[in-house]
Amino acid sequence: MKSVIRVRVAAGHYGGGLVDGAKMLELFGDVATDLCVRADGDEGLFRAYESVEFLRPVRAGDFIEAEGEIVGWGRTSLKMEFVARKVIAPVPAASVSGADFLAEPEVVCRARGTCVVPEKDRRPVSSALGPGVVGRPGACVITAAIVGAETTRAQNPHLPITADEIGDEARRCAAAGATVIHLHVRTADGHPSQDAELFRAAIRAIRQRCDVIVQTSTGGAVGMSVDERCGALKLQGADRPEMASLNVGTINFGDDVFVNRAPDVLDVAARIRAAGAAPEIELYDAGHLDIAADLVKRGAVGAPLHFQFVLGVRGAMAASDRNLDFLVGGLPAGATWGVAGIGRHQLPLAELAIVRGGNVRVGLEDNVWLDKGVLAEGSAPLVARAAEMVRARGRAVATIAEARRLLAVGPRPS
Ligand code: KMH
Ligand code: ZN
Repeated sequence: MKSVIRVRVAAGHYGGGLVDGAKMLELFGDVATDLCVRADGDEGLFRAYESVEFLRPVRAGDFIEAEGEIVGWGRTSLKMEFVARKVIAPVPAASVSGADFLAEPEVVCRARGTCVVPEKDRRPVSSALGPGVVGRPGACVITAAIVGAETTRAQNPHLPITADEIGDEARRCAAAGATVIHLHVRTADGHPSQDAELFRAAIRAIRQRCDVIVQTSTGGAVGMSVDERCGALKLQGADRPEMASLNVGTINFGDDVFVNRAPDVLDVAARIRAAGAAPEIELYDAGHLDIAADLVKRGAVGAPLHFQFVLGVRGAMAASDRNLDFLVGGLPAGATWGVAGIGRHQLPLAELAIVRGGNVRVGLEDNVWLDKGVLAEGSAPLVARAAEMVRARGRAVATIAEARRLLAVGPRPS
């Protein structure tokens, strides 16, 4: 959650019209108050600054933009980061009232601090909070994408291929905090497949070992037909998937093209509905928001809606804060969302999603590295790292019961 204010700093305090540093802290105080009200319905109190850096001079007449963001949640506290940028400066040499936008905003101050709402002042949980109060983010659902269609054993020898390997990997991921398994399957020689019987064997192996939401892919691999891609949706009863991915638009996919024609998307959405699965709507590009809105209008998908932003595919939307903020800002009210960052973007984007209040997807489908130059020994270490990040920010890792409720997925199929 972010807050921004822009003010003209009227008076200098020191020689040469220099503004005192306390002025920046006053601005951060107002930004912090706004964030506290939006998170807790209470003004809160500043407890401490952990760091303050004055980086550039500010002079009387400068316009300063002060931005703050909540980056961690305690029981009664909120951790925040602030940045102040000079955005407009007077140019008295040009005219007495002349002012110019700076070509690049200049960072003048950064700080980190903690605000609290003392326990005695907290509103009872039952009291309705006012409009504009968005509250605190709930538990974070971690999805493990453990197989994929493109990752090979040559890239990472820990990639699971057989049903037993997939089941074992799902169990390790569930133990590390994953509650959703995004599932692809492979033939015995490791080729991507969407064969119903291979899915059946993998789903059985997973469900024998752990309680997770099984989300089967309808994306498959580039070049597969729609019928082929929908193989897992033929499964019924105890073998049926609770969720299925729904890819809504065509993108460049590395050197390939991942084709999702409009009539085929409607067809896949209808098959997911008929199979009794909940769709996860996969968005790779900005225009996919509009396609998704159209699918809602046509009734092809309906509330509660869940979205996955897949960012960093070469040929689609890049993995950046700005892009994520744009996508989240365009979601229909009440929708839940997660982020899958591709390659080296996976863990940084997971962290960003956690701070922004979303859910995360990690795993070998999207990234084979745990650290620079260090291969992940399967998807479970990536899940464990994501779970650590969730807890470090003061959020809870969703339990399986919470994940089923948050994603509006019914009980385990039987
Ligand atoms: N393998 C990609 C071309 C999905 O699972 O729905 C598509 C994909 C998306 O993996
Ligand atoms: Zn996939």
